[in-house]
Amino acid sequence: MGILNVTPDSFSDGGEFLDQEKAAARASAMLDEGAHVIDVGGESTRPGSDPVSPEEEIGRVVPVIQAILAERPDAVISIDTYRAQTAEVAIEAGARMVNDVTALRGDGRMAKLVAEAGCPVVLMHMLGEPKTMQRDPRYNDVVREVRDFLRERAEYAISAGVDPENIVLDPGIGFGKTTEHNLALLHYLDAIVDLGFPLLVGASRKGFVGSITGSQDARERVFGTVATTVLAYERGATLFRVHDVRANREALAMAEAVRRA
Ligand code: HH2
Repeated sequence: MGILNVTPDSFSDGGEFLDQEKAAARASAMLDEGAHVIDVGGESTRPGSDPVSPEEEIGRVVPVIQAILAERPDAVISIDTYRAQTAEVAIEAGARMVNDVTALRGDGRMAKLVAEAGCPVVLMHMLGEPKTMQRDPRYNDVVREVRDFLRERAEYAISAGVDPENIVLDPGIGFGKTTEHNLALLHYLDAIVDLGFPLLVGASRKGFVGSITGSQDARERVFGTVATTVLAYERGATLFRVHDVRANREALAMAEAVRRA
């Protein structure tokens, strides 16, 4: 899954793809590099970020979805939003998947919308909200708590009519978590894979990678990111939300070949 942030303030590519043509060209390049899905987001959820209005979010993402599909009609587009209104117009514009970082808690209408749309939905774990989530996050047992949360959200989604086959879970790397929490989640990822749903991991260029590798600049965190992708693949993850598609696809091709040998 290639990341396309149509925002002025995303932590590693903010402001780069606000222009529709640039955004569509970036999506096309990621598809050429082997991305299966393009995740389009119109609101940054980086630590400390403020929400934008639904109108602003829709005004950013819908023209970009249309521009991508005009160029690449077969592209699978995921809409990164927790708002049902945004998801609805994005789906009308051709998005085929919803990525909800609040796991259907952010908007009471989202569960019904994805159930009726019959599309895949990513349910992600987050402790707190983006504005404050990195202020001293605490867990007794991070892996157990994230796993229990995701199990509960999957049950909620199913009770709201979402087809279990359409549920994807995500531990929410960096969302209310210290470096140690992120490392523990990656180390014990199989505990979450055991819930029986496809698992998405979004570790790309995040702060904890920099804290291990020493790369201050987010764009310099590609090698560390690739390591997380391979480790997560080994533990059973199947979707990787990344900025650097080619590097991650090549690493996955090697990991897959070794697994098959
Ligand atoms: N991470 C970010 C945004 N959306 N969605 C899922 N499912 N999983 C993630 O880990 C995830 C996500 C944050 O990264 P990014 O989009 O690069 O930055 P920003 O939130 O600043 O736009």
